[in-house]
Amino acid sequence: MEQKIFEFFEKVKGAKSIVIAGHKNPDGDSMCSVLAMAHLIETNFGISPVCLYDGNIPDALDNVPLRKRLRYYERVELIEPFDLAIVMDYGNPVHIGGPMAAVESAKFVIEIDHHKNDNPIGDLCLDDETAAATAVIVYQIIKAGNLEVDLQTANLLALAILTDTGNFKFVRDSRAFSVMAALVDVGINIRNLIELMNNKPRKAVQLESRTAAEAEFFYNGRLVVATVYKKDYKYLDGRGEIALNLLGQIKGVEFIVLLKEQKEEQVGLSIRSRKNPINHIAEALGGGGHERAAGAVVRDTLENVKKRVLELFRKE
Ligand SMILES: [Mn+2]
Repeated sequence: MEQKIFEFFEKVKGAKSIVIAGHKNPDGDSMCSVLAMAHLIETNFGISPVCLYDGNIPDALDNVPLRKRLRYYERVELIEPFDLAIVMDYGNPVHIGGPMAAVESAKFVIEIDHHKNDNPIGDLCLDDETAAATAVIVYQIIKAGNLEVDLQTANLLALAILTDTGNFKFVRDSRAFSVMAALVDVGINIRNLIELMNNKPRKAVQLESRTAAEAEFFYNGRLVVATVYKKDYKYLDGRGEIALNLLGQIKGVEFIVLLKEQKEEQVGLSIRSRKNPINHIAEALGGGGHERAAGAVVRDTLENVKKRVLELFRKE
């Protein structure tokens, strides 16, 4: 990794134009890692990277520092190819969405990711599946390069870690804690950062509560399936973590599936497990993710997708 980080700095120093992108419909880690990286490059190397996103940014992340730096890819006119593209927290090239054109045309691509990825697109890959968040790898880069962590960077990295670990519930090794401890020393306030994200529209919270209330239980209550219907989909703010969290608190529930009817024949799925890996199920549906938190988008009717889900969980 050290050698790769050295190469990373060489590439950043040599670039005159840089584009940074995370995954489509950014979550806290994707968005905050991208913004922290842009801020670090700007303050340390004097280049102002362009940060592109696709999809929707949840209202819950509206108050994230430097939020305004993120630009919707269609509103940015790309004249010349970028010298360097940095893709972060993306998992699979299809998840990058619109900014992919800028990434593909860039002269060099660096990826920084903690997802399982069988199809890396980086010419240089700073990947680490054991990192609890992409932000943990960013912090490693900062330390290796002896860069200063200002409060802005610290807040962004902390937000990324808090969101991706569900406030430390999903931490897999101690690094997330040691990074967080260092960020606390810089001056972050965890309570305030969590408050900053309590910014969801009322309708979104009410929809998620209703969705949880109407969920169905299968296989002796081990599997719970909740559904957001097409008429309500526009009110969802983010992936539906409130519903997923509520249902995951029920005694005996092992697997939680949230079906989101995005269009007539397109269903997004978020799958969570309290114990056993479920990423193979997401992969069977054409998606992917982490061992116990994964997802997919299936082009089929809600009814058919639900049938497939029940079939896939029959053996679990
Ligand atoms: Mn992540």
